Amino acid sequence: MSHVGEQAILLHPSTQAQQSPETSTERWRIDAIEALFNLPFPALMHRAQTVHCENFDPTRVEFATLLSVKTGGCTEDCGYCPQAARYDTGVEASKLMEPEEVLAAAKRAQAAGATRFCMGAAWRSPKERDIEKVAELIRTVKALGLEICATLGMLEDGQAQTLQSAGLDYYNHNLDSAPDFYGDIVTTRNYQDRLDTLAHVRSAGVKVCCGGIVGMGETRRQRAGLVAELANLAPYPESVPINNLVKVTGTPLAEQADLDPFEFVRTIAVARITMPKARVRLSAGRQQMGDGVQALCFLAGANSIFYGDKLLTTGNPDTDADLRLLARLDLHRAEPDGR
Ligand code: SAM
Ligand code: DTB
Ligand code: SF4
Repeated sequence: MSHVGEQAILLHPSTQAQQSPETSTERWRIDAIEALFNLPFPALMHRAQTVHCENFDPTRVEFATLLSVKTGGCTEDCGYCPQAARYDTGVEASKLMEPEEVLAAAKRAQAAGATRFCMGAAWRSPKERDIEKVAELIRTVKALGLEICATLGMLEDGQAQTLQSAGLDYYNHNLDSAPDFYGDIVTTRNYQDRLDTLAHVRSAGVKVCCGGIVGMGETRRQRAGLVAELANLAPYPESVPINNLVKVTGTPLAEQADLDPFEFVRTIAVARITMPKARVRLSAGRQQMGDGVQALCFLAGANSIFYGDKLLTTGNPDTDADLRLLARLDLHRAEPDGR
């Protein structure tokens, strides 16, 4: 009797070995990744669960809390983003927050149970004086013992080093989509700009948080193309946020047709299989997703969520609802870097 779940093992034998972000040199072919997407749903889920259980305690979920430390007024034209100044989305631009205000928010996040705190700024790229101010924010929050992540746009080498010296653990910079779809969504920078920043972050010794958005009108092949880019980063990212497009009125993608939720689940599963030791985060879009789809995402290998009532400018399930959902699924909060 042949098991369909074994097809993909034949497509990419290297996934049988224990890959680590430090040692992985294998390259994933888009065809092999697309073949994973094309597996019958039960076979894909079985494969993803197997990889998940080999690499993590599948009952543990990381809680990361976001704070928008500098909101709106962004010069870029990212078609999904409510913070781009050129779209009329009702988001008001604000200045960079002061350290006391950020510290108070980080304390609230920690008291609610978050172990990672991610500060986001709506910049194309930070200026030198911005980097100094964010370094101060990092030093201030770091004292609480939280893991610190920042997402500030494109970075130069020296800027990444300054943030590393201040105590930054992770830098979030998403590839967002496949190279052959990126230009349909963003025109004010290119894919190579994203890759260059990721290289600077890596060489500064900061861990990489890099993922993308699905549901922007891309094809399945292009979702496979995004996952291939992520999985072939050497090493692949330690954190991989998979966002479901949040459709914001005023953005060019406001009227985008809904993606089949099971296709989102498949994307999580394929990310888990191709990046076995990464924290795969079920990211934006949870508020619009039912509990059942979220549960499937955890079964597919997601082991991190954004935790807190707000993402950057849009809503997220409230913490009580998340704690109830996790309890119903016998899931528990993961300790920092705890497997
Ligand atoms: N300005 C920086 C940059 O673009 O890298 C950092 C902040 S930016 C808002 C961070 C990420 O948020 C984007 O790369 C994208 O993946 C995600 N994002 C923004 N708007 C979104 C939306 N409407 N739905 C889902 N994800 C979104
Ligand atoms: C990521 O991949 N998703 C987060 C975080 N990294 C910075 C941001 C989601 C933003 C959703 C739209 C908003 O709230 O503005
Ligand atoms: Fe600006 Fe980042 Fe939004 Fe693009 S995703 S418009 S760079 S804040």
